[in-house]
Amino acid sequence: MGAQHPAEPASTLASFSKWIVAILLCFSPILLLAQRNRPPVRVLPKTIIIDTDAAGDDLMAIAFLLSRPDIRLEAITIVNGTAHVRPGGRNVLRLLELAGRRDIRVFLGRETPASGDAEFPAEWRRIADQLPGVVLPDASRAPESQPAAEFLARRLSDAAHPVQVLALGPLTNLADSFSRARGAARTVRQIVMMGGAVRIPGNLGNGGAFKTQNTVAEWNIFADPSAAKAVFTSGASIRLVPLDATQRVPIPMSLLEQFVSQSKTPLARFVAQMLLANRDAIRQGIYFAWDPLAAVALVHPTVASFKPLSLEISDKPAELGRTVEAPRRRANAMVALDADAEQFRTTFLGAFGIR
Ligand code: AGV
Ligand code: CA
Repeated sequence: MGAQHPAEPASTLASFSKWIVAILLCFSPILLLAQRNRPPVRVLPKTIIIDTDAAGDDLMAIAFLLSRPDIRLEAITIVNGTAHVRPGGRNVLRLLELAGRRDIRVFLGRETPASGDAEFPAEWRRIADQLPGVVLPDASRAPESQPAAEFLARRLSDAAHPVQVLALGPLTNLADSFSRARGAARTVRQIVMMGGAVRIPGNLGNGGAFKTQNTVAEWNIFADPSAAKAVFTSGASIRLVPLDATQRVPIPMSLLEQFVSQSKTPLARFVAQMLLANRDAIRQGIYFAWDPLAAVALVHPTVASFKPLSLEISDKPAELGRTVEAPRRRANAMVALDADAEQFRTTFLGAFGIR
């Protein structure tokens, strides 16, 4: 008797666990199938701040990130660039209104670069300020009164709540924030930025809107080269999406057509309007996914092939703002030299529920 008793619970346990195993085995193919059809579940969304100069493609990049459930967009700061700061801020607030996101604060940057007086072409600025052909609701609120650089300095220094920054215009606000708060460059989790031209020509002369001999600089860096220099020497973790990558992703007419015919959300319909407003350039194959590619690369870095490089910002007058490789120095950025147009397309469309 004494020998049998202790054996009893063990054998009950053994048969019980056999049942559990059998049940699990029955369900596992179903569970696996169910999981295959679901997007991977991210426990914590990525917290990001966007610094933007509010050109049309900046707004499309923002619309994309607003449509991604795995992104927590905490704030948007406006930098002087393609749009002027106030109209740019107003348009971003209108886009947030459309998205029903009155919780995302908008901060305005200064109206001049850290150095120099380079300005984006007046016609591009007028288009970005006024958004012809695009209908957005009025904004029901104003931007924050705190200046962008002050907000960034404080927020990026908060080591307990690290944040990623998506920089889509000149680097004036980021440079200002780093000079205000020395630690910010080291505490910011990562800066994903669109800018520069590394192994290909620049884009200052594109469209003939700007006359210059400088064939090597890209607009975002050229518009404030000393700010760019400050950011590239700051020690911050940088993921750069230069023209080398964006030139691989011209927006095709077929993408415009898909947005026009398949949009089901207000943000998708906004992108459709924005693409329609640029249809001539799209038809000519000269409208690239500049900032949208950087936004997709923030979510899925595999959309581009990143390589560690050491980059310096040239201050030579003939090549002001050029991103120059300094091969013997330690790498200061992960740089995208190529991109996958097909992956861009499916990820960008997919966020808006279009396939
Ligand atoms: O140089 C690329 C940057 C990106 O941040 N911008 C456009 C994107 O917002 C400047 C730019 C290049 N070509 C342009 C630009 C064009 N045709 N119109 C407006 N901006
Ligand atoms: Ca931009």
